[in-house]
Amino acid sequence: EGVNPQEYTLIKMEVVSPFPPKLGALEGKKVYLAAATLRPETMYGQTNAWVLPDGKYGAFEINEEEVFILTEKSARNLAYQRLSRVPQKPTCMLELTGHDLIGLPLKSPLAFNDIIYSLPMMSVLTDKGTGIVTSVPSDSPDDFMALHDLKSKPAFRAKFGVKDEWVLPFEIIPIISHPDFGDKSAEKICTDMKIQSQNDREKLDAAKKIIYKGGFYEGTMVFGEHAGLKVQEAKSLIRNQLLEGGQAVIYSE
Ligand code: A2H
Repeated sequence: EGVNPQEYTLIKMEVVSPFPPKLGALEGKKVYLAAATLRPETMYGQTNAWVLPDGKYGAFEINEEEVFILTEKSARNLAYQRLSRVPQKPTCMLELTGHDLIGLPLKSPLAFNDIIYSLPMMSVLTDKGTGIVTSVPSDSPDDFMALHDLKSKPAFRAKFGVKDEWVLPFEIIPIISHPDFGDKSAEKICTDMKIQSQNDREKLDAAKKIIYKGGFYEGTMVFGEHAGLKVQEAKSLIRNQLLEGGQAVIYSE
C-alpha cells in the first residue's frame, strides 16, 4: 500500500457445502474464499487455493446472501468499497485460522478442474491482498514450487493434514505460451534455475520477474475461448467477463 493503489481482481472461489464443523455457522449462505489476483486471464489453470496456516481470517457478510472469507484488513477495505452488508462496517460472522481452511473443496470460476482444494503455502502475506491466493502453477513460480513441495514431500502434507487426493491428482495445465519458456513457463524456469523449494526466496523473486515480463507482454493464450489472443488482450476480456458474471469483484488497496 503506497502512493499508487494496486487494483486486484477478487476471484470468488465458492466453498462447496456441506461445510465442515468449523464452518457450520455459515450453512445456508453462499460462502467464498476471495482470492486477489493481478492475472485473471490465468484462472483456467487453477489447481488449488493457498492460505497461510497460522494466518488470521474471518467470514465477513458481503450482503444478505454472500459471505467472503479473507483477512480483517481486506474486509475493512471492501466495506469502504461498498462490499459489506452494513455500509462501511465489516461484519465478521466467524473468526478462522488458515488451519481451519485447509482442505475446503472449492468451485472456482473458469477453472479447468471442477473442484479444487485449499492448501497451505508459507509465503502467503496476510497484509497484502486478501491473504487468499489462487494457485496457477503453470505460470507462477511461487505456486509451482509450493505445489511441488506438497506433491513431493509426504511429511509436509502430513504436517498440515493435507490428504493425498487434494494434491496428487492435480496436474499443471498449459494455458499460456511464453516466448522463451514454453507453455509450462513456471516449471521450466524453476528447473533451469535449480530452485529447491518454496522457501528459495531470492531465486523465486528473480524467476517471477523474468516469467512475468515475457508471459504478460508477449505471451499467447493457448487455452479457453480466447485461445490465440495475446495475453494482454485476453486479460481485459476475461476480467470483464468475470465481473459481469458476478464471479469476481474489483478490490483496491
Ligand atoms: B497472482 P503484487 Cl499465474 N501473498 O495471481 C502472497 N502472494 C499474493 C498475495 C498474498 N497475500 N495476494 C496475491 N498474491 C499473488 C496469479 C498469478 C499471479 C500468476 C502469475 C503471477 C502472479 C496466480 N497466483 O503475480 O505483489 C497473486 O498471484 C505476479 C505479479 O501485488 C497476485 O497475482 O504485485 C500477485 O501475487 C500480486 O502481486
